Amino acid sequence: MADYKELWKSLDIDLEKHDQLCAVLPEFYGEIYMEQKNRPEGMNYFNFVVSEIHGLRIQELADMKKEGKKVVGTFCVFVPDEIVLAANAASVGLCAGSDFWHPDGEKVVPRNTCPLIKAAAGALVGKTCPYFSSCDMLVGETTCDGKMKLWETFKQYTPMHVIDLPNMKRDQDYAHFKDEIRIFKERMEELTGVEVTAERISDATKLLNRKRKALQRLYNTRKSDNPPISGKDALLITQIAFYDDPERFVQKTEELCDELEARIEKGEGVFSKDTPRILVSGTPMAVPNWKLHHVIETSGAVVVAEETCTGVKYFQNLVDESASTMDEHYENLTQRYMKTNCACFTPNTGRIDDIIRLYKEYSADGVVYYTLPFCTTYAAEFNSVKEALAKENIPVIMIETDYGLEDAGQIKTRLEAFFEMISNK
Ligand code: BJ8
Repeated sequence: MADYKELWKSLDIDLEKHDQLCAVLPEFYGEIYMEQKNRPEGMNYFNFVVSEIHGLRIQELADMKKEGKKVVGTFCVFVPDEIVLAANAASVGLCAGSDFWHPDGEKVVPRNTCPLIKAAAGALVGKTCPYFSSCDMLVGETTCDGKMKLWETFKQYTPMHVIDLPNMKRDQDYAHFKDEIRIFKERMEELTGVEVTAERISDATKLLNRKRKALQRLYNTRKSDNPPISGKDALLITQIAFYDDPERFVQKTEELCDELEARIEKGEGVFSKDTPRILVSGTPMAVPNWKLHHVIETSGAVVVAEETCTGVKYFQNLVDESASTMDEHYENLTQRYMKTNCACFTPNTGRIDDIIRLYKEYSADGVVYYTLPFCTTYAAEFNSVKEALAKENIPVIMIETDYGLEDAGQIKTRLEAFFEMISNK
């Protein structure tokens, strides 16, 4: 990797601590990713992105900022990127997936907090993530209690905008969210000095729909009876989608899909055809949280899809492109974003329908229900999901785990027993 020390210094990064982070990632990535057999060639681009994770993309963001563009950091798939792009700003997903950031996080949020929140807090206050430091504004949302309180802490460190996401899906909630999109548009105009016109939102919508379609195409290849790509690699691509340049991301993902489709034609896959197929459902997995997928795929199964925000929730619904007025855009964005079935909603039966539909679409053999500790909403929904899946005769196991690797062996043992059980069905 080129020397980015000066760039990091200009972002006020704690270089000493940051060096510790940079020292562990290559080995960690190497063990988890580079030892996979029969990887598609097209993964080279994504390997490169990871190798330059705090380098090239940060340099690109710095260059954009020199040209007067703004950078906005987000934490949830409910933030409409269409508005960010239409304001000529770049959007980066900031959720953090390593316990490296927990000690710093614990200085400002309670110890008994969701690992995702603790890591995000640590990345910001410990000054060890150049993505956080590149942002001109962070955008939070009112999804769970932990996040809501995090924004209050963050406000002491950085400009913040919080989108008030309703917790129900009644007509008045749709109207409320539509108004929140309008308010967000005004805040983005204030930040960037760029007028967000209907035409600009149309252009941004088309680009983001292309990104969603590229990811849909990628995930469709996983429906094959012999998936041409591992679940781990597919997860990585979705994680990268949150911060890569969108145009380049679409191009590279499409190129990879050409290769994957050719593999399917030739009957080439990553695992053998009788490998148990797993649908993972639950809380999002931020970079570099590859733990569960790694354990699953080294314990005799393959992940074929994720009902998560770092999976199909990110791209399965497109925005209607027919709008020509601002009001039509707000309406179309509202309709698209409110389709997401996050556990922060009540009731949230649509999520159960999604899990059953995805299980069938991807010909899965079982569901691994994943929750991060202290995520009450996702943990609480397990009971109703389990009950609904039992009626459909769908096997499910719940795994609650944080970012640490101490319990990996225990999880492996439980999963191996589960995979054996579903293989004998
Ligand atoms: S739409 S899943 S990205 S809120 S931070 S809720 S894990 S306790 S992330 Fe999420 Fe938006 Fe929903 Fe998706 Fe639980 Fe942790 Fe809260 Fe979390």
